[in-house]
Amino acid sequence: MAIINDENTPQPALQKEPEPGSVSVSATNLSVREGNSAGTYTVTLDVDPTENVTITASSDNGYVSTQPSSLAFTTGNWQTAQTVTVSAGQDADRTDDAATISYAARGGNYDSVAVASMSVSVTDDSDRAVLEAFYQGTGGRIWTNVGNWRSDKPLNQWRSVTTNGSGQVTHLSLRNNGLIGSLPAALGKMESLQVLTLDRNNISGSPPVELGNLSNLTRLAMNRNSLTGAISSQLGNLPNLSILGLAEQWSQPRKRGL
Ligand SMILES: [Ca+2]
Ligand SMILES: [Ca+2]
Repeated sequence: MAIINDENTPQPALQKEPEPGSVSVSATNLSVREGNSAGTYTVTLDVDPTENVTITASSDNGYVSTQPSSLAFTTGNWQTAQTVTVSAGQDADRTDDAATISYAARGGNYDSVAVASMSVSVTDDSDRAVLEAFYQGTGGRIWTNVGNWRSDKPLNQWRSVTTNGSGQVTHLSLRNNGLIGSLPAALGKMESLQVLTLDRNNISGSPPVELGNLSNLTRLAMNRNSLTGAISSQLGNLPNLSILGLAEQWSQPRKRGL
C-alpha cells in the first residue's frame, strides 16, 4: 500500500495571501511659523511590500506643503524611515492658519492602505517680514545696536520691539541707533503698531504714505533725522495719532549721537 503524505515527501508551498500593508507616521500634528520650514517627521512601512510603494502627500492649504511631496519605498529600502519637512509660505493676511496633510498609498499590498493624516498649525508672522524690510531699508547691518534683529527669536526679543498677545508688533522704538536710508512702505502693513519712535537717526526721504494705514498709531516720533519732502496729509488724519514729532530735520548727513 502506497504511503501518501509521508513527512519526507515535499509538500507544495502554500500560496499565502500577502499581509496587508501598514504605514507609521512619527507624528500627527506639528506647528510651523509662517515663512519657515519646520517640524520634520518620518514615514515608515511596517510590512514587507510585495512591490514598490508610493506614498503621495496632499495639503488642503496652498501655503502649506511637504518636501518631498511623494515618497518612494522599494522592496529593498522599505524598512528605512523617510523624512518629510513641512513648510508654510508667507500669506498676505495676519491670522494664524491650519492645514491637513493627507496621504495616499499606492502599490502592491499597500494599495489604498489608510495613512494617518497630519494636522499642521501655522503661526502667522507677517510682522516679521515687515521688520526684515525695515532692517534692510534702514541700513541694519551698520546699526549701532542690532540686538536680536533677524534672529529666529520671537519678535518681542528683538531690540526695542514690543508685541501683543498675538505676536503682532505694537511698539518699535529705535532712538539714536544709526538708522540711515528711508522707511519702507511695508511698515504700513503693521496694523497693530501703536508707537513708532525713531528720533535721532539719519532717516531720509519722506515718510511713506502707507503709514496712513496704521489706524492704531498713537505716537509717531522722528525728530532729528534727515527727512525731506512733503508730509503726507494721511498722517494727520490718523484717527488715534496724538503725538507727531518731526522737528529738526537735517539736510546733511551728520555724526551719530548729535
Ligand atoms: Ca501672514
Ligand atoms: Ca495667515
